[in-house]
This record gives sequence, C-alpha cells and structure tokens, in this order.
Amino acid sequence: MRINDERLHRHFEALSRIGATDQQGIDRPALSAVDIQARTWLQQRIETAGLEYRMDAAGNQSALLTGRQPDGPRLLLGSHLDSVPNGGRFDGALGVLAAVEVLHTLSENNYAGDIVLEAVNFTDEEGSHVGLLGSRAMLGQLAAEDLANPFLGRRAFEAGLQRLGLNPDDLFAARRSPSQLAAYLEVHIEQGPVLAEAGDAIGIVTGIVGIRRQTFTFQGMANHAGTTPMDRRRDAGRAAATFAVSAWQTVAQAYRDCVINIGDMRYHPGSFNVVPAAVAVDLEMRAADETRLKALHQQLLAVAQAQASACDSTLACGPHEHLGPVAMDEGLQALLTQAAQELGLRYRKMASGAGHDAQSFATVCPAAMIFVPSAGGVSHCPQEFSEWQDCLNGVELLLQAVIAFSAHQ
Ligand code: HGY
Ligand code: MN
Ligand code: MN
Repeated sequence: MRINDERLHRHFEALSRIGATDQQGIDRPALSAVDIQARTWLQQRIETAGLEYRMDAAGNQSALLTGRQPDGPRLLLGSHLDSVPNGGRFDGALGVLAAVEVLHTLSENNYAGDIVLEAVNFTDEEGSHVGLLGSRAMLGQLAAEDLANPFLGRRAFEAGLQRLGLNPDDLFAARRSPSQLAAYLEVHIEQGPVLAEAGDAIGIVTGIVGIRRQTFTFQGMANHAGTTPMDRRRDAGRAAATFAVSAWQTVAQAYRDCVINIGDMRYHPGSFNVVPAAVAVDLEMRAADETRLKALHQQLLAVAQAQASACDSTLACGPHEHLGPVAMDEGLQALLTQAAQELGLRYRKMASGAGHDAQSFATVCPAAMIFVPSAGGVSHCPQEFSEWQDCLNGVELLLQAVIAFSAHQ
C-alpha cells in the first residue's frame, strides 16, 4: 500500500496558498482570520475524503477512521497548521497533511484494524498565544494560570477563540482520558542541518528539548534624550542591551549545551528623543537536560538583575512558560527503525531542538516522531524548504508505521 503522491502534493500546494507571503513564506498565526481559512480548508479536505470530522473545545480539528472497533484505543497522528510570523510552508503543515493522507489511503484500502485512527491539527503549536495550547488542553496539561497571560494579551486571545466559536473557560473540556490513547506519531521537517548534511533520508527522534520562556522587563525612567547627562540616565534600553550581550557570553562560556534566543525587545515609550523608561525583553532558553536548563535560567535571572542595578534600573519578571524535555518511546522508535529499513530509507536517530506537540503526548502515552531533511537547515523563515521526495519518504514511513502498529495491537 502506498500513499497518493499526486493528491498529497496538490493538497500541499493548495494549503501553501493560505496565508502566503510575498516571499513565498506563510503568515498564519494561530486563531487569526487566515488560520480560520486554513481550518475551513482542512475540514473540507477531511470531509471530501469521506472521513469523520470533529473539532474539540480547544479548537483541535480531527479526522477519524474507525476499523473493527469504534471504541477501540486511538492512535493519534498530527501536527499543526498555524505558523510563526512570516514562517515557512512545511513546518507543521506537512505533518497534518501526512496524517490526513495516511487515513485517506487506509480508508480507500478498507481499513479494518482494531485501533481507531485520528489525524489532528493542534491549536497554537507555535505559541502565538499559549504554547502547545491544543495538545496540552487535550492531555490535561493546561492550568488556569497558563491562560491568564497569553503572549499577545488576554483580549487578543479571547477574540481569536471567538473566531472559532470557542470560550476560554471551556478549553479544559478538551481533555481526553489517557486510557483512550494508544500512541502518538508525528511527521515533521527537521528544521536544522543534520539530515541534509549527512545525506540521510529520515530522522527518528529520540527526544525533544526542554523550553523555558520569560519576559524580563527592565524599568528605568523616561527623560529628555538631549539634556540629561549620560551619567545621570536611568536608561532601561542600556540595561536591556547589556543584558543581551552578557546573556550571549554566559551561554558561550558556560552553557554550550544550551541555546538562548532574545526574540523581541519592546521599548517604552519608544522615541528618538526620550530615554527609554522600560524595555520588555522576550527570552527563550532551550536544553535537553532539565537540570542544566534550570541552572541557566537562574544564572540569566542573576545576570539581568545585575545589569538592571548597574544601569540604575529595576527588573520585573513575567510569568514563565516551561516545557520539560521528553524522551520518545523506545518501542515506537524500534517500530519506525524497522519500517525505515523495510522501505530502504537511510535513517539516523537524533534529538529535536524544536518543540512539537509530541512533547505533550510523551508523558501520557508512547509518542515518537519522524523527521525529514530541511534544505540548508533553515526554518521559521520563508526560505524553509524540503525536497518533495524527502517529504514523501516521511509520509510513506508514517503509513507503514501505522500499519505495523495496528497489526501488533
Ligand atoms: O518553537 C519551536 O520549537 C517550534 O517550531 N514549535
Ligand atoms: Mn515551528
Ligand atoms: Mn512545527
């Protein structure tokens, strides 16, 4: 049994037009009008395939394929249709299309396994509002405080949910009983250079990094930019800038096993001629080892505090988002390894430096991921690209893995 290459490609091209940017990227932030357009497209795609369509209280969209046992345990396949600002066409979209295509192919071949198959588009994987919102809601990993300070503010979050007819108080109702979940599998582009540089076709993911995010706000005092002597300024901009440099040095010198990113700095009031009164710095830290990640976080808090004091400013820390590192299931890794060998695909085991919905599943049920090469190793930008044959290999491997999994239940 093979997937329908031409159909999958046609759907990939159609989806890539929704939220397309001038530079051939994708701008499809979760819960935006364009995300709703992509969701409507997906619903049609699912219904046209003759699969059952559902959406839960967290906006997760599903296609269902039942075999012999309508109440049997479920194997979930999925990823996300939302994107980062001006991101790429493959991130998330490939995994959702792969999942639906696998169900469509199995349905055309009169699937009669004991496992119920479900293909899912998870809400807000990228964390435009709340990181991994949909998968965490589904797995009961969301607390009320996670929803209190969405990244773009509570009003934007509620307005986004309303576009889908959803209410923030109902998100918790998306929770599934873990006993229903047999396993989770996801296809995704690697988003880094490892596979492409090694000439390998497939990555079998061993684990996913831990991710911490926090906004540090340096607070100084607004003043006249022309008349205030340099040594009398309480310049929050200087505190933020020196913090950024020191943070990079800290990682380079003592935390080579970690990465950080300062993805945004917002100046207030933000004017040529006003000494910045406050600067909000969005800091992200990642590492495979939780102890190291925690140590880095504490170290950077101390660095921020020191730079604030040195610039006669103060530091206020926002609530932090924290996703722990997880390991992928060994049994599923073995199953993927065997399926890759049978398809004659050169594979390697590798860790993921990117976050994925599989992360939410890993602590609840067996979860595993298939990576395909990213040309040039770039992602989260319009240049993100994977050769179609490489994408196809990943989807074929997913199909074979699903067949093998359902045969062994
Ligand atoms: O931020 C990430 O790692 C992602 O691509 N969701
Ligand atoms: Mn991404
Ligand atoms: Mn992704």
